[in-house]
Order: sequence, then C-alpha cells, then structure tokens
Amino acid sequence: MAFELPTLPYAHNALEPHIDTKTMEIHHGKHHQAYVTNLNNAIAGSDAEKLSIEDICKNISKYPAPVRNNGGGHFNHSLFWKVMAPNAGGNPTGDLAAAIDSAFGSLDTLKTQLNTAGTTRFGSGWAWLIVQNGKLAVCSTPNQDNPLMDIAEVKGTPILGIDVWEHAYYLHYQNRRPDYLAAFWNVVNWNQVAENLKNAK
Ligand code: MN3
Repeated sequence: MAFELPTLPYAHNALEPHIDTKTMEIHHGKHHQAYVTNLNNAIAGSDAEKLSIEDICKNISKYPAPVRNNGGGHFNHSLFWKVMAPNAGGNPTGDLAAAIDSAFGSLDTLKTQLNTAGTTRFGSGWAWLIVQNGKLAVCSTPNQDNPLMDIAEVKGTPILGIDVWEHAYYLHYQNRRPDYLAAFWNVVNWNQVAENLKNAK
C-alpha cells in the first residue's frame, strides 16, 4: 500500500506565534507531501512497498538515494508533527522526566544539548533525542537521514526530532535558527515524547 501524508493533528495556525501559519501550510502540505509522493514513486513495484517506513529506514543502505531522502523525509516529518502541539511546552513528568534527569542531569541541559545539535548542524538536517541501549542521548543527522538508518553515525530510536532545514523556519525567523530552536520549546509535546519513550523501550 502506498504511503500517505498524515493529517496534521492541529490547525495550521495552532502553533502561532512560535511557528507561523504559512510555514506550517507549506511545510506539511507541500514539503511533506512531496516526500510522500517521491517515496511512493521511488519504491513502486519493489518489495519496499510491503514494508513499514521504520523497516525501510533500518535497511536504508540497500536502497537508492531517492528512497533514503524521501523515506527519511516521510518518517522524520511524521514524527515532527506529533512532537509539537498547541498549549504545550512546560516540563515533562513521570518516566520521561526521570530518564532526562538520569541522562542529562536536568531539562535545561537537555535543551542546551539539542539546541547546540541543531545550530551546529551545517546546512540542512535534524536534531534528535534518541533511546540508545535503554538510555537517552542527543545527536543530529544531515539532510533527511535519521538515527534509525543503518548508515547513521549515531544510531537509536528517535523519540523527539527537530527539523532545522531552513524551510522549517525561514519565513518567520530568516537566518535566526537559534531563535527558532528557542521558540520550539514553547510547542514541544512532552506527552507524545513520553509515549514515544514507552514504545521505544
Ligand atoms: Mn522539513
């Protein structure tokens, strides 16, 4: 079955003023849709049509570049929409809060590490919070790669991903990627990240 663009779980304007409406419309409706369309075209008639996007990512070295770029794009954005929400932000609780304290010492340290991972990723890519051998870790990837991929420098199960491509922030923040990253913490959906942590273990 062909992959499909997931419905955005909130309105395009729901993340204002942190993520602007126009960016959300283009990012979800044009960029993510293009990854889905191009992924479906790239795997048409191949065995990959029967696989989940996770299984495609885990074996990405077996596939040509269009599958890596667009399959990564589809997985990454599907996660990204869910780890943001209106009226979100604040502090994580429960097992997630404990796991963050255990791995990083504090939430602020985690945020600093993710902001640094995002700002130092040259060009386009993603900053990630991953589960690696049962523990949390921060890393980044170029382009539409992700830590599930067998070619990733740092491997793990992503539970939070932050898109640092210019298309994610340029209309509102222009060249100020650090300001976009700072604003992201006002819309981070810790409930979803906690759910992702539970599923990753
Ligand atoms: Mn994007």
